[in-house]
This record gives sequence, structure tokens and C-alpha cells, in this order.
Amino acid sequence: MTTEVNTATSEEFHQRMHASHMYGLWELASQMTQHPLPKMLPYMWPWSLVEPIVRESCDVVPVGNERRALQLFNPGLGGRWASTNTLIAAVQVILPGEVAPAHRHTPTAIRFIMEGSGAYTAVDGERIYMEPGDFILTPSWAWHDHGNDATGRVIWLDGLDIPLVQALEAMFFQPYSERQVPLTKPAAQSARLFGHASLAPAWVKEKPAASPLLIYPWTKTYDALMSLRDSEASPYEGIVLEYTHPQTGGHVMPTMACYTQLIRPGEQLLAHRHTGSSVFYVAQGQGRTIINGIEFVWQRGDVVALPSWVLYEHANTSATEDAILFSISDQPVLEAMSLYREEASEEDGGHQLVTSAFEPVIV
Ligand code: GTQ
Ligand code: FE2
Repeated sequence: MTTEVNTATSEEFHQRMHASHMYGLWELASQMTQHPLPKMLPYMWPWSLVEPIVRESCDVVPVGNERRALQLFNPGLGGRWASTNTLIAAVQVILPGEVAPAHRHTPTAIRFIMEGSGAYTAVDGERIYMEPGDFILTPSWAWHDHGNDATGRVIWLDGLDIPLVQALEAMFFQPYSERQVPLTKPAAQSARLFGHASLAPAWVKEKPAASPLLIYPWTKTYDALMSLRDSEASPYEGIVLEYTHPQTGGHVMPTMACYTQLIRPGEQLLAHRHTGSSVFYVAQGQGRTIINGIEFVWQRGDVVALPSWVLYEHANTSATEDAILFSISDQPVLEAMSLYREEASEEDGGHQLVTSAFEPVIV
């Protein structure tokens, strides 16, 4: 039969083609998916699992040349240094008297303070002291070191675009010649210059890609959320505020957009999806997020990774307490490439059926 001859010939042809590093489009068509099918899993690192490891790391791991930062790996990404396809979230702890040595790198970093106060990070010669709920920036290639002058441990969430920078083969890292960078600016200078809502210093002509305001204090964030608590806001994200670049009003960093959101007691938001991955941190309260039918029940301290294009909906399950989420996403990158899309759920009433409950993968 001619078909058998053809099959044998075809197999031999394909082997030779692959041996020379060529593949036919006819072999790859299934990768042109109708919509994104992320490899990363929707995943949650509950604080009840993270906290004991953080506590133990304080005894077992000294702050030597590296920071004591626990990197949250997504079990769908095969051991890559990544919480989502583009972002890494980490939990960093620094004890009284410790100094994490100065360095700089092309990945952009943000910090959201989880617990403790009186530690600082120094960014480009300016020292910034931390309080719980503060949001702090470390722009790409800015020198930075951290220290703790206080009496208790200080813990914060790190968010960096390391997987994105790695995919773009644009990683650069340098240690500083001394343990700390000399302070060249008064403490909190960036807040004095740029920390006035809608009033930016007109004599400053330079407009850096990353926000020149290095700290967004919790007190201001919380006041803003509370002043909007009776607004209708977004049916999908609730009372959601973006941390903005004070000179441009745009995203706070070129590769990461950062948000804080209030979900009121008993509020059930509607399901939607968008391109781009994100990580959210539960700063206050308790609730649940249904992600593609999987129910994630969360409370203060939990960290959740959200893949691109999943259908998700948040709810505050407390009848009395507000829920507040902090989040980071790669949305600016999607927008810059004209790849950002969003759509609402077409399911009944904009809500999903719960088909399973999230369980951490312990290997
Ligand atoms: O604190 O400078 O979680 O450089 C990963 C890389 C934290 C930091 C991380 C870093 C840092
Ligand atoms: Fe760093």
C-alpha cells in the first residue's frame, strides 16, 4: 500500500528534520491556543505554612552575602525561580542588628511591609524606614541595602520581575564595594518632594521611568480606601486604587503595576479575566477567591498567585471586618505590547460554580 510507504518515509523525514533542529508548523499548531493556557498554577502560600519556615530561617540562615528572603516557587513552573510566569514573590525577614549587604540589579523590586517596624531599606543613598502596610520601591539598577535598628523582627513581602528579566536575558547584578551605600540624601527625601497627591515639584525636570516617590505609607493608603468606602467602584475588583507615578499618573514601575483594594464586609465581587499574571497579599481580613472553579479561602498573611486569563472572583466572607488586598501585576508590560485584554464572565449572574477546594501541594 502506498500509504504505508508514505508513513515510513514521513517518519524518517521527520527524524532527519528534527535532528537538524527544524520542526514543521504542522507539528506545532496545538500551541496556537485559542486563548492563554498558563503553565503556572493558581496557587496559595498560606501564612500558616510560611510563618514557621520564616521563623526557623532566622535560626538556621544568617544574613551573610544574601538576603534572608524565602522565594515562593509556583509548583506549575518546574522549579523555575518564579511565582508567576513573570513575577517572583518572596517573604524577607531581618532581625535586630542585621544588615543585608548593598547591591543593585536590573530586576525591579517592591516591598510591602507585613510585620514589625523600625527596619529600613536604603535606596540610592536615601534611607526609608518601614511600618506595616507601607509600600516601598526599589527601581531597576538602584543601589540598595537593608538594616534593622529596632528591637523586633521585621518581615516584608518582596515582589520582583525576575522571571520576566530572565526571559528577556537582561539580568545584570553588582555587589557594592562596601556593606552599605553611604547616605547622600536626607531620610524620606523622596516623600518630601513627591509625596503630595497631585502636587509634583515643577522644578524637577527629570521624569524617571519608575516612580521617584520611594514610599507610599500605609496611613495614606488606608485613609484613601476609607474615604472611598461608600463608592460603587468596580463590580469586579471593588474599591481598588492603583499606586501611581507622581509625575505621570501612570504605573508606578515600567514592568509592574501595584494596587490596594478594599472589599467590604459580605461583599461578593463578580468574575472576570484579563491577560497578565499577578500576585496578591492579604493585608487584612478574610475571604475567598474562586479561580477557574477552585475555591481559595484566605486570611491575613496569605499570598496568592493568579495566572493570566483565569476567571476569578473575590469575596469578603466576614460580616463585620473589611478585607484589604495588596497586589502586583505585569499589566504595564502587556499594555506596552498591546496584549492587554479583559472580559467579564458570561456565566449566570457573573459568578462561578465551585468545583474544588484549593489544597497546597506538599512534595
Ligand atoms: O531584598 O534586595 O527577594 O535582590 C530577591 C532579590 C530580595 C532584595 C529578593 C533581591 C532582594
Ligand atoms: Fe535586591
